[in-house]
Amino acid sequence: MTDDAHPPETKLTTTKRRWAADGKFLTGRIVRPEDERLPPGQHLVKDWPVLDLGQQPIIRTESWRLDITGHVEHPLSLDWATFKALPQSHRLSDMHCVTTWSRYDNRWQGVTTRDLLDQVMPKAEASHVMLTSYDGYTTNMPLADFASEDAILATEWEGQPIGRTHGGPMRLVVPHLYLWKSAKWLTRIDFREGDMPGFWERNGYHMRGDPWREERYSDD
Ligand SMILES: Nc1nc2c(c(=O)[nH]1)N[C@H]1C(S)=C(S)[C@@H](COP(=O)(O)O)O[C@H]1N2
Ligand SMILES: [Mo]
Repeated sequence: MTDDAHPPETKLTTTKRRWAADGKFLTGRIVRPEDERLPPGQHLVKDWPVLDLGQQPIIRTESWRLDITGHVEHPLSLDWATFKALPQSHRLSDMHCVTTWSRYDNRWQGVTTRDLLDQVMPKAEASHVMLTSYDGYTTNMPLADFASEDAILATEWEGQPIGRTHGGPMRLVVPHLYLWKSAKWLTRIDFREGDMPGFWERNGYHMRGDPWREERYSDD
């Protein structure tokens, strides 16, 4: 997949673009109180909803690849065995979807982005990453967010391989940003100088997406 791949227009795409235009779900609160766990405008769910553009690619681990490109000392094209041989870590985190559901205490296993960064060594000019997935989805974020301690390239959830509908065999989880930044079926991480909007960011959503600041939509 390349940056040129355009996922198909769906009803969800149209609806969410309209929400962005209307500023839907904004409460106006921006400061995170010390004792609060639920970001403003969110509600708690116990199940785990599936949200995507409606194309859930079937990726066999035999043909899976993760390409690391752009401004790094050591570009990589990892196959499944090589990826699974990287140091394995666990993380426990909450998820916050911009459609207002949040889910607490998700147990992930996989490779932390920090361990991946140790392998590829971003160059000084790398300021952002662009993530590309097998369904053509893209999303962008500052390198500092990608490199956060909680961010993980996850292959297991609650001790089981992540199912296809939730982005298996591997998805990114960046829990301190809205969940649209957590690319499912991730296949490419491009280190860039400067920021570029991904799919939802081109459709009215925020370039950063911090749920505690309610960065749901772009300002203009
Ligand atoms: N590849 C890909 N990743 C994606 C999406 C997508 O459409 N394609 N949707 C994003 C959005 S908007 C959300 S809310 C979460 C949903 O993840 P889930 O289906 O596992 O809950 O995935 C994000 N990652
Ligand atoms: Mo979402």
